[in-house]
Amino acid sequence: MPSLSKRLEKALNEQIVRELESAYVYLSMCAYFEAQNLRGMAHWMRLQAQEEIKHAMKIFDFVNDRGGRVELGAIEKPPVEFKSPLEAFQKALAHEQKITKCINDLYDLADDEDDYPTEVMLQWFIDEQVEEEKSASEVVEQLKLVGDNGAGLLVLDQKLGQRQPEEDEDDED
Ligand code: OFO
Repeated sequence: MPSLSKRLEKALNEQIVRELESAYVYLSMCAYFEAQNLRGMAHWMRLQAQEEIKHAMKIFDFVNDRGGRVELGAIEKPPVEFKSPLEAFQKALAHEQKITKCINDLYDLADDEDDYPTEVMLQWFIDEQVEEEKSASEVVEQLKLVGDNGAGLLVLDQKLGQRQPEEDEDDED
């Protein structure tokens, strides 16, 4: 199998950083929700951050498996304060929309280079981004319905606190 082109290697390295940056963004949102005593939302964000690290490691392992060289870059400081839970989840959704675009661009690049293994690996991310956008946008819509209703916010917080970690694919075999 031909090794990764330098262009693709660089783009995959940039995506590793973006996934780690996503983890950082969600961990910062987790800290915000902890400070607001919205423990369910904090839990949701903590799990999200953990998933992002797994996403980064999936690409990290792939670059190594293909004989590429992983090179990590700097991660930007994430936002710290939010006007409301709604604003935090809206930012999470906007972040995922940005990541979807990056994954699509990466796929286009792999396609240009006829790098089929990278295309197959990225298929997983394309499916995952549908889920990521869906779950963030569901919470945004629910928070809009709740509006200023404190009791409603606590019910939603409890519901989000029940989120379970995703099954680890590596545990399946
Ligand atoms: Fe890695 O899916 Fe979110 O960013």
